[in-house]
Parts: sequence; C-alpha cells; structure tokens
Amino acid sequence: MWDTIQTQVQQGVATLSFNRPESLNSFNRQMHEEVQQVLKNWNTDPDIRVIVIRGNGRAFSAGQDLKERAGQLGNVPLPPQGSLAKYYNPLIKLIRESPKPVIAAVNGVAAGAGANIALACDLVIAKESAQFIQAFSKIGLIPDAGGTWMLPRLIGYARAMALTLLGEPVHAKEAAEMGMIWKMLPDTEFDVYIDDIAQRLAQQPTYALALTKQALQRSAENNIDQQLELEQNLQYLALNSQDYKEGVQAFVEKRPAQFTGC
Ligand code: T3D
Repeated sequence: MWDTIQTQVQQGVATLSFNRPESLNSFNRQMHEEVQQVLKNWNTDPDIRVIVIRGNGRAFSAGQDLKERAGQLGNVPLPPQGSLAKYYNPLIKLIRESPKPVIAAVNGVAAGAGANIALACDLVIAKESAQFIQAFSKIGLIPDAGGTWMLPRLIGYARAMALTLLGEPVHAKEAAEMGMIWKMLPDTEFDVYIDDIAQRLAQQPTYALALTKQALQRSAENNIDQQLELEQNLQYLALNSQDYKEGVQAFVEKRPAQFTGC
C-alpha cells in the first residue's frame, strides 16, 4: 500500500517504519505524504494505543532527502514557506499532539530533521550504535523540525548551542547521559525491549497518558500557578474517565486493572 514506509498494527501497537534504507530513510516528498497520512489516521483510531516510529536498515532517518532537494535548487529562490510549513511542522505537531504515546525506536543514525523528529517523540530509545547529528550547519541550514525548541529544553542552552553549531555526532550513550534521550540499549536487546515497552504502554490508560502529555508539554511555558490550574482541569477529565473507575476498582479488588483507554 505504501512505497516509502511500512506499517504494522498489532494488539494496539502501531509501528511505522521508514523504508528508504538506500538513502538512510531520508525524507522525500512521497515519504512526507505517506508518513503524515498514516499518523493522521492513527491519531484518531481508538484501537491504537501506542505508536512506534523506527527505520529500516542501518538508519533511523538522515533528514531531508538532499538528492531530491539538489534537483530543485537553482537561481529562483525557493518559496518562503516551503517544506517546513507543508511537511516538517505538521509532522512534529502530529507527534507532539498525538493522543497516544509515541516511541522513537532509534535503530541507527538520526541526522538533521531525522534527529529532531526522534526528539519530538515522547519516549526516545536508541540502540547503542545509534548517533544523533544536528547536521544542518554542515550544509548551511539552521536546525528545524523543532530542534531549536526541544534541544535547549532537553540538554540546556550550552550543549544545544555547541551541538548545533558544530554538527558533531552524539553517540546514544552520551545522548542518554546528557538527558537528550530516555534510554540507550545494547543493540542485541533493542528490539525485544521496544516490543515489550510498547505492549506495556498499550495496556495503560491511554486517555490519562494523553492528558499527561499535554500537562508536561505545557509546563515549558507555564508558571506554577498556571500549571496547577492546568493540572486541576486535566485531572478533572481523568477523574471522570472509565479507566479511572476501573483503576480504583481493580485496586480495591486486588487485581490487575483492565484499561480500555477511555
Ligand atoms: O530543504 C528543506 O526542506 C529544509 C529542511 C531540512 C531538514 C534537514 O533534515 S536538513 C539535513 C539533511 N541531512 C543531512 O544533512 C545528513 C546527510 N547525511 C549525512 O551526513 C550522512 O549520510 C550520515 C552522517 C547521516 C551517515 O553517514 P554514512 O557515512 O554512514 O553514510 P553515507 O555513505 O553518507 O550515506 C549512505 C547513503 O545514503 C549514500 O548513498 P549513495 O550516495 O552511496 O548512493 C548517501 O548519499 C545516502 N544519504 C545519506 N543521507 C542522505 C542520503 N541521500 C539523500 N539525502 C540524505 N539526507
């Protein structure tokens, strides 16, 4: 059905694999369109409880397809809004605003927008052999796909500045140590761990997880008073969910909760 990606849905876990391994899963126009279409569908599908994004082959993604772009560069300026307005920005929003937890399973190098798409996900888990590269400065661009927003918040201004100005690779171990990602795993344990954590998340109260995402994301701009009010409002929604009833009932009955995600 798709030319540039592969998809699989199993027991509430939807996996999107970038599938252009010959160009390190770089984003050409078609891949952008296919990825957006799939994520839009999954975000509104109540049967999907968690989304996993990964790459086929040895890369997660090398960002923009520079060979496609090379063919478009001439003497005429590119349109002012271009690929960010049409593709990268909506993609980052589809991930950040998804009402499901989104896992970046970073199976290999993640460069340019590929790195920042991974960092926009809720849980970023990388193979030990993976690297994150803010490759933009090497080709005369600024970081995009949300990188200038996420990086200072994740790792602080000093590190964000150095990584983006220098464009040097950061190995997964170092990325985990500096808090850029959640976890680094030995290559041999990676796939099993990703399956396990995705399954576990798919059994959780999905609606409460969506509200948790909102609360944490908005904390970056809120003061404490605003955040307390936001927690109050979101908790009101959670308190009235089916899953809260089930969670409390299961606790009282000393049995595992059977969350439906509503
Ligand atoms: O224009 C806009 O829309 C603005 C938006 C920009 C968003 C961005 O993402 S800009 C940043 C774009 N990405 C990069 O600058 C990264 C380019 N790639 C690399 O620097 C290196 O490939 C890596 C460090 C990621 C990996 O290096 P290495 O040595 O492991 O692999 P390689 O040999 O360079 O690449 C393997 C193949 O993938 C090779 O194919 P070939 O030439 O042997 O047939 C290479 O050309 C291809 N490839 C890698 N990255 C891209 C790519 N092809 C197209 N676009 C790529 N980004």
